[in-house]
Parts: sequence; structure tokens; C-alpha cells
Amino acid sequence: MADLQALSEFLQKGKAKEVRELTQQAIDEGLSPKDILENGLMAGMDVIGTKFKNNEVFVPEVLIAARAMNAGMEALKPLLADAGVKAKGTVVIGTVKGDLHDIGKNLVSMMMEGKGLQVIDLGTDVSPEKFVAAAQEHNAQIIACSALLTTTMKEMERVVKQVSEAGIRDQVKIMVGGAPVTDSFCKSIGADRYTPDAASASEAAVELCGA
Ligand code: B1M
Repeated sequence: MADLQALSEFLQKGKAKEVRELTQQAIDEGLSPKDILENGLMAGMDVIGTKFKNNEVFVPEVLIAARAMNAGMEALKPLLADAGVKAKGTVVIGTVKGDLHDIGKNLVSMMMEGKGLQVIDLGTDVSPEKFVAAAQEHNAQIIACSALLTTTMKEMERVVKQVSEAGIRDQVKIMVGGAPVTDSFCKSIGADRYTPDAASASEAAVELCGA
């Protein structure tokens, strides 16, 4: 009998092969994709997210846990679509224009996926126009901007302006983060939510999607 607790624990340890095998076993035994996702894979990612926030694990552990999560998701994704399991919401994420730092942004992206959100990752050096076009194309509830440079964080204000100019400000929440970004900066540019780390960003995103 597939053990979802064991699946969660393998994921926390970053054991991709075991996660893939146990996910497949659970599928073969007829467990629902939703159950496997929520009580196995997402449960494991939640533990990692909390430990990361509390400085009990660090970037490498999160990256290997995320890789293990992806291994399980490969088997599960087609079934989730068939079972009509919908993502809790859609987030368009990227590092702002002029900025090539993507390690933190990738962590945020992985944690959001681990929370059951659909994440459209636009990569780095993303212009305000590209954020807005992607949000419109994917009907996203959230645009999430990361910046690591004091010289590029001002691009976030341009994203807020571009969203307003496109007439979708009431449909899209704007999240900001990255080492130089603060809550007062977030408020000063009219963005909706600042979070200091990947785990709280993923929690805030679920909340903002109303899930
Ligand atoms: Co750059 N770099 N870098 N760099 N780099 C910093 C950021 C810097 C602080 C180093 C320093 O001088 N001490 C400094 C910025 C100074 C400033 O503006 N205040 C700096 C500089 C100056 C530069 C260049 C200009 C250097 C040069 O060429 N002269 C250049 C800029 C290039 C560009 O972007 N146009 C540059 C280049 C690079 C590399 C390419 C070499 C490399 C990036 C590789 C990559 O990302 N693929 C690099 C790196 C690695 C760093 C440091 C060492 C590490 C950054 C990192 O990945 N941290 C960094 C110094 C440092 O931080 N010690 C530095 C780990 C990561 C997990 O943390 O990204 O903060 P972080 O993400 C956190 C939170 O911030 C938060 O969650 C994550 C974890 O939970 N978070 C969000 C991030 N995004 C979020 C979004 C959210 C919410 C939370 O909501 C949407």
C-alpha cells in the first residue's frame, strides 16, 4: 500500500528516484491524484518551506526537494488534468528588467508550485510590458516581481504603472520581493504585497488567489 507520509519524507530528503517510484505506486494502486498531490508531494514541500523560513534548511536542500517534487509531478500532471484538479491560481513571475539574478526567484517559483499554483516563469530581465502581456495571456491573478539590485528595484514601479495602463489593475495583484526590497518600498510604489522569503511568498500568493 502506497504510503503518502513516506512520499512526503522522501521529498523532504530530495530523493527524486524514490519520490517518482512512490508516486507511480500510489497512482497504480488507484489513489486519487488530488490525494497524492496534497497529502504526499505538497505536504512535503510545506515542511521544507517552513524549515527554510526558520533557517533549519538552506538553498541547496530546497533545490533538491524541488527537484524531487518535479519528479513526482511528471507522473502526476497528466492525471491531474484528466481528474479536473485545477490549480489554485496562476502567477506570472520574473526578475525585473536589467536584473539577471534568478536563484531567489526560482525558489519562490518552486515554492509556489509546491502550493498548487500554476506558475508562468518569464525568467530574468523581464520588461513591464512582458509581465503584463503574460498576465493577460494566462489570466493570471498575480504578477510576482523579484529584484536583487537597488538599481533595478525601481522597475517594479514601472510594472505597477504598466498594469494600471493596461486596465487590469483591479484583476491582478502585484507581489514584490528580493534582498533590497522592503515593505515600505512596496507600499510607496503601490504594489500589493511584499514578502521577505520564498515560503512566505508562496503562502501570500495562495491567500491573494483566494484559495
Ligand atoms: Co550579484 N549582486 N551582481 N550576481 N549577487 C548581489 C545581489 C550583491 C548584493 C553583491 C554585493 O555587492 N554584495 C550586489 C547588489 C548590490 C546592490 O544593488 N545593493 C550585486 C551586484 C552589484 C551584481 C552586479 C552588478 C556585479 C557586477 O557585474 N558588477 C551584477 C549584476 C548583473 C545583473 O543582474 N544585471 C551581478 C551579477 C551576479 C551573478 C550573475 C554573478 C550572480 C547571479 C547568478 C544567478 O542568479 N543566476 C550573482 C550573485 C549570485 C549574487 C549574490 C552573491 C547572491 C544572490 C543570491 O542568489 N542569493 C548577491 C550577494 C548576496 O546576496 N550575498 C549578489 C541567494 C538567494 C536565495 O537569495 O535572491 O535574496 P535572494 O532571494 C531570497 C529573498 O530575497 C526572497 O526569497 C529568496 C529566498 O527565500 N525573494 C523574494 C527573492 N525574490 C523574491 C520575490 C518575492 C518574494 C521574495 O515575491 C515576488
